[in-house]
Amino acid sequence: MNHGDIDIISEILEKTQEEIENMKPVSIMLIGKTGVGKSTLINNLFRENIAETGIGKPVTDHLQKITKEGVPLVLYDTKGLELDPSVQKEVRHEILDTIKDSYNSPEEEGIHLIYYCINAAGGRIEEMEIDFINDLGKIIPLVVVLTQSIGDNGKKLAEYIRGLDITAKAVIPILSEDYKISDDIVLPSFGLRELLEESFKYLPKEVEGSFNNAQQVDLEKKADSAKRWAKRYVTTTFGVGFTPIPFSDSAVLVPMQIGMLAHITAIFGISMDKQKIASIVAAVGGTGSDIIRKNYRCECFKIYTWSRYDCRGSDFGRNCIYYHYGPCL
Ligand SMILES: Nc1nc2c(ncn2[C@@H]2O[C@H](COP(=O)(O)OP(=O)(O)OP(=O)(O)O)[C@@H](O)[C@H]2O)c(=O)[nH]1
Ligand SMILES: [Mg+2]
Repeated sequence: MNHGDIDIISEILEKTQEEIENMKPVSIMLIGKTGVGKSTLINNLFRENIAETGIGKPVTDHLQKITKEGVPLVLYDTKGLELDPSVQKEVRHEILDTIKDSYNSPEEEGIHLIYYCINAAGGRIEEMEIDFINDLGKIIPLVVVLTQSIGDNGKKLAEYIRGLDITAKAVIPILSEDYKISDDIVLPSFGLRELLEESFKYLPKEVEGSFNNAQQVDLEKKADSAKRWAKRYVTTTFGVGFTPIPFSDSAVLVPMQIGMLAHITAIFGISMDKQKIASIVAAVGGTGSDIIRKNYRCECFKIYTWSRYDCRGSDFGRNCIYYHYGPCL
């Protein structure tokens, strides 16, 4: 790899970082007793195994804030709700105060959504939980997530809770991770997609992009946004009649293309490292698209390159690269 390639890689990384830093992070609070499956839920809903790899900072005795560089997401994780009533009361106060503070402090942007987690295996919801959900649901959109829904427990409890006079936006049974019953029998996970769709309904518009970046459940949704954006970009940059010409030999990345790749990467929320970008640059430089196929298989990501296109007289240079997100390769 030559020096030019290394410059391009650094520039793409830098620009992607900039794009992500400019995104307003989506803020989600997880409430639920210990062991209900809050961490399992967030590790499966969001990319980067965030419960393990994120940085947790204590906000109060029973609340911590988890963030990770490069992921436009702030998670508030609670503990202590399973303890005796006096501690539960304390936890409830801390949660309500944290929500209020999040609106009042200049660096915070408010909390956008609450996932109130109840273990479906217990088959019941306590009075305390109903009261608390009602208090919280008046201030912030709240979704009741019935975790570890194995068999009919989740469905039955969901029906029961939906029948209560409760200020939850939705009640969703889920199994965040496959559940192994025996060597031969594994219950496949379910419900994450529904949780995602419900969440999109209640999140403010300005954080939808961040939520889409952070989630890892619906790649098609990421692809759609990237595609829509790329289409607009290509149309406004190259004109309506732009027809890319199939790639044949080496191409050079120019600043606009770097910006485009950075933006698409930011929409997608692919964890970019130098190696991945190097693969793209290598492929763009003519070593073939197999490297891209290999690297992006799981992200359903396709890149086509076209070179020696005159770009309608723009100063775009002699080579054009056009990115296309489509079904899995
Ligand atoms: N197979 C499977 N196991 C789950 C699921 N949800 C939770 N578990 C298991 O339940 C245990 C507790 O889950 P956690 O996600 O750590 O629970 P938590 O709510 O984060 O607990 P605290 O951090 O103590 O508050 C773990 O051993 C998980 O493997 C699930 O959807 N599928
Ligand atoms: Mg946890």
